[in-house]
Amino acid sequence: MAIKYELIKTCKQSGARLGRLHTPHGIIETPIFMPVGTQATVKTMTPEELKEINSQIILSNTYHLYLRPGHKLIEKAGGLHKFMNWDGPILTDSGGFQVFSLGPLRKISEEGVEFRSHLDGSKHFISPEKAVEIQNSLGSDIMMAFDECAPYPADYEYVKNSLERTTRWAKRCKDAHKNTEKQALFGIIQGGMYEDLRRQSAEEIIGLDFPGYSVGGLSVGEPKHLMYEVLEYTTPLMPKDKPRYLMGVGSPDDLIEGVIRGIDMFDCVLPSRIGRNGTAMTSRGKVVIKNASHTESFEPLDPECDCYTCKNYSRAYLRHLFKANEILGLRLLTNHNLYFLLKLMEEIRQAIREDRLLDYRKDFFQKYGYEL
Ligand code: PRF
Ligand code: ZN
Repeated sequence: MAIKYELIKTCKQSGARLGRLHTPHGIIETPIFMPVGTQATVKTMTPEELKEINSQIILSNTYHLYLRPGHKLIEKAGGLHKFMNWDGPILTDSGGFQVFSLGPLRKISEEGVEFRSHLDGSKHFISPEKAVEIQNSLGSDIMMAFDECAPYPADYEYVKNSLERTTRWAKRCKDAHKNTEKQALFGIIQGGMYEDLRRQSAEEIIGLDFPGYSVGGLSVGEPKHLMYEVLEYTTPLMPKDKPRYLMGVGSPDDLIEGVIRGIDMFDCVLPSRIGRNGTAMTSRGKVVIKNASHTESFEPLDPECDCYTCKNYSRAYLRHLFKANEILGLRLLTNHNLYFLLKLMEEIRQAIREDRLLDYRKDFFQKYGYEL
């Protein structure tokens, strides 16, 4: 077995889980947030900088690396860890979600998905077997099954057919995956916003026996209360002795609400993307650094933050960098936002340790507000 999940305790106040995930590239303390490095780089950050802000695991994407530079090249380089000089754990998404996001550029059949590259329009085909082959070449610690993420809204019949295909594809992924000693393959539960379909998907996917499970098909445009509801009835169906991963979720409020509903792992481009857009997440809510109100502010982004950016630079300086289109601005805000979320996860873990996560949520929201 490539990975082992160790449940350390559950929070007496909230039921949230504190755990440890043992992987071939190190131990991860959960609940955890995974910074996203779509193209074998967490945009603007070196691996040393990622370590400096306590990133325990990063995520990368099968679809993008298959198209460029090609998984065979990465295999020749000695795998993704070596290629990008990151020696910690890596999770790769299967490409399912990215291919489905291509809209008119793709065609789904039982066999797989035919699509045109967003780079040069060339034609490609990814099947469940191909998604596994690519991820085997990349050598990620955790691989994801090839799934179909239904859009929101979607009618019952559509979601039912798509979750049933996702189960058949999950089985094909499992059969194609031979490197189980070094790489763990996670199953993905779909089923949209329908309780009985989530139950059906959970039963089918868990029946295939994966070392970990994710909840897919959420944070696809539905109102937040719906996502929380789906989590409330889905996570109790998931095994207690395996990690649970909520895909594509990363706003501070969703992280806290997700952990309270039994989730252990998250990823999202949100902190890094909005950082490059000049928006910072802070303990008092979001800060849009280009706003004129920061012109003469010689205060840090977040006075409570002890990241490299907040220890060394003022809002006025950061605003200047963004106004002048200087690259350092992107780096400093990305660094702060990722640090902020990773610190939030550490605080969540501490609150679970001390059985006070609901109190922590209350305090956090009082200060933070709900803007993101
Ligand atoms: N499936 C996969 N990747 C994903 C998702 C999914 O449903 C989501 C949904 N938010 C994000 N990333 N394979
Ligand atoms: Zn900071």
